[in-house]
Amino acid sequence: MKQLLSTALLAACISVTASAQNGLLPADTHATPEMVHLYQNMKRMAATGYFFGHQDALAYGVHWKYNKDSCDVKNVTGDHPAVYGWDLAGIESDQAKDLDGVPFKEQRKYIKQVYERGGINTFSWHMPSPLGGGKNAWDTTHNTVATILPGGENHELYKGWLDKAAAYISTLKGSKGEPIPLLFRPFHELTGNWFWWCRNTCSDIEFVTLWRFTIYYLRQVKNLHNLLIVYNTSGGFETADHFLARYPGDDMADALSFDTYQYDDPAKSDAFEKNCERDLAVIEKIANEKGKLFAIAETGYEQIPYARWWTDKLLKAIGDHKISYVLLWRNAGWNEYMKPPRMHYYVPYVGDVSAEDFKHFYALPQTFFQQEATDAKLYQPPVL
Ligand code: BMA
Repeated sequence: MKQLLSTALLAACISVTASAQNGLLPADTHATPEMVHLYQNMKRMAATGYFFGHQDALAYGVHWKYNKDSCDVKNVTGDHPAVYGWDLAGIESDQAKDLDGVPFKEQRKYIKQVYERGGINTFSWHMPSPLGGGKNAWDTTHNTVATILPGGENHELYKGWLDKAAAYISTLKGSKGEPIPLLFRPFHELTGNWFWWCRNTCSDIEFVTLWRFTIYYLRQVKNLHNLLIVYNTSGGFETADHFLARYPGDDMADALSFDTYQYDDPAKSDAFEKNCERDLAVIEKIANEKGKLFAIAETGYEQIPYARWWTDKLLKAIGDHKISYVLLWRNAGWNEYMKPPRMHYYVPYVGDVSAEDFKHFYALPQTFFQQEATDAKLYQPPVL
């Protein structure tokens, strides 16, 4: 009997693992039901369109901060985004606010609100350098990663940071006490050269070890089974080899993604949409082979000084690729270091030069905002 049972158990484990590898289930074999449903529904929805996301969408906008119910996307289109980006930086050092000033107390409320109305929450983590001394995520002066790996002098400190993040994440629950599923995008832009986890500061194997330890610790030790893991490089990788150089393995990723911004003049250049399309073609192929989701996890054109950017640039950059979501970076508003009008924002506000075009983009059948996400009942079993 004992033998029979364990054979059955083994068979079950193998079939779960095989399903995860086929992409029918998330990589975490103990994923919560809500997370399994989210994952499967996101896959289903990708056939017909993509969710639109915005960083810190409910916390502040170009001309407002912490107004109840305000949101630049909603003020322009009448609907909220479907994906809401948040950051964890600050949680590791017991700060009351994240690195961009959002109180975690408020962030927690927004995340619950979003989940309750059927939207999707995603976390980045601009984690400061564990070397301390006021060094932030952009410190690239040392091989910091080696110091936090098992055996490294800052490993215990790093585990403490993960403990704090896990404690916070554990408070993000729905009305029945169920953990809210989150798209977790750690060590973002990992093929760049500007964060302490980037390519210029640590080897590929160190990076993969860091990733595997981090996800193992959150899943197995902290018992978090509500994280869909997003692997995120910077853009311009061109080839599958380059994209996958630091890939941690199929058991440690659910979505493949990259970040890409428009920096040149869209009136004179088509490089943004051409490069983005080329990169999407590369990751679409890999995602299909692996059975993973894929997405543009950050994008935008600072201040959007091109009236048709949405339908003439972003729409073309995505092309026919079956991405799951595209997330625009934050609408911080006034920032003295930016070019005149000294604003830092990526989504139009009411009266903005690209607002009309954004409404056209919003109205397209393939762009999904909150209404479509709510209708899709993402946290319930998919209706096939
Ligand atoms: C950058 C800018 C910064 C911000 C950082 C982390 O792109 O928006 O102002 O602090 O992201 O969110």
